[in-house]
Amino acid sequence: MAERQATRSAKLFARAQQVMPGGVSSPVRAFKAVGGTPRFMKRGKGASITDEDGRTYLDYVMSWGPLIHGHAPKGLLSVLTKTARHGTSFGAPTRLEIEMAELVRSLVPSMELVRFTSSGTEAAMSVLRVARAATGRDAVLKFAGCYHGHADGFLVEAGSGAVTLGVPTSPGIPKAAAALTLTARYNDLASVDAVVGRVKGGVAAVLVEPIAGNMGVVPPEPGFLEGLRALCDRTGALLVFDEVISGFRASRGGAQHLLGVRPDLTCLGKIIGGGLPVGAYGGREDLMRMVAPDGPVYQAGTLSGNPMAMAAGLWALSQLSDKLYAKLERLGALLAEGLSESAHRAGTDVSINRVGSLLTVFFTNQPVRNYDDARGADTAAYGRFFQAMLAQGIYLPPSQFEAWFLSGAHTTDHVDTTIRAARKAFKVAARGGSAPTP
Ligand code: KE4
Repeated sequence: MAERQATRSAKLFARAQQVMPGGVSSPVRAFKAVGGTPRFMKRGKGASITDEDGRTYLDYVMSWGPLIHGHAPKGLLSVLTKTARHGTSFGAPTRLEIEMAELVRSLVPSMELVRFTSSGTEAAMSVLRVARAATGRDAVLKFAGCYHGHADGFLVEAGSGAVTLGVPTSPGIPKAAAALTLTARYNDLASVDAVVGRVKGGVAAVLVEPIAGNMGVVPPEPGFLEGLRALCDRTGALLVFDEVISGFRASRGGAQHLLGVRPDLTCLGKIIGGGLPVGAYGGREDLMRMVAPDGPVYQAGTLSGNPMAMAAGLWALSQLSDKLYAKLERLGALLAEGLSESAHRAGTDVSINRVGSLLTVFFTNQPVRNYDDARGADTAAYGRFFQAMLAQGIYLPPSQFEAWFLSGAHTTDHVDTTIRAARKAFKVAARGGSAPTP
């Protein structure tokens, strides 16, 4: 759709900026990296989403990953309606939390004990607190381009919205906090050895997205995760998998099941809440027993484990099936092949990384295996591509450094429509110049 027809969104955006920084509740939604007016959405159904101007789009953001079953699935709505009748939050233990923790542990056996939070950020910051308490060490190693939420220690060479907006290391982080976060290069074990080797007494944890999604999708190369496991065993550091994106997405048991590497601790988010705010962390029992009130490591949350979120999560996880993952794999492969062929025919250089239903189209003719490679992509070309797809009713992540998400509600017809739209959009991308806002 042309910008001129996004009038209601434009008016709402102007109003929103009067009362909210950037007019949004999370920076990447503001379209800063791709230009134009962010579409204010009013409803979603299945694989589609509709904005305030009544324009419906095929959605590949899917709320940044939680909606593996699509928007507003019937079963979820009835579960939420039923649950809400009995109250939305008690601030007291409920049976639903036990059922949810037992289900998470059955799907992700390395999570011997589980604690629920209300976001992936909370889960990631809490799991690091456990790792630091357990090892008595302060320094933590993360990977450039990976994103673990917005807690102070994580916003060092961070991916996702941080790199999108050009602030991978945010101001406002105390120097002392940033100094405790060391970074290495993804898929480069030598860089890990070099960094960890310089830390007197070793690091508390190696924190990694086992399938990176926040520099765009970058899969681990064979041996990378295994190498991290061995390094942690050798040095007494704890291996922490941030599976907020890959959890229940890469497989029912997440990336750790798909790739066969067992971390000491894991954090989860997105799909686990079925579209409601849920995060979780967990891992080895000896470590998790350190969490209050069993142990001294304090972490808490007013709405942690609330019945509405637990009911949504239980429904979402209970609907995960081999059939769903087979469909997601098939659609993901079809989409990636079709996009690659469309780009080639348009004479546009792209490098497509995909794992199952997660993919990113990088505007570069080089393979993308780490943050430096990703940042070599032509973000202006991506912006033109994004706008040309939006104009044809395809809603992509408004950043080169994010993942596209498929859901069980997507179909082969949706994929065919997307590939047809891409044929035109790749030509627009190839034309050069700044991203047009049609
Ligand atoms: P939340 O606090 O946003 O629930 O989770 C933070 C987080 C932690 N770990 C990983 C691997 C993540 O991808 C995220 C959040 N992902 C971004 C999108 N790449 C959320 C979108 C946004 O910030 O608006």
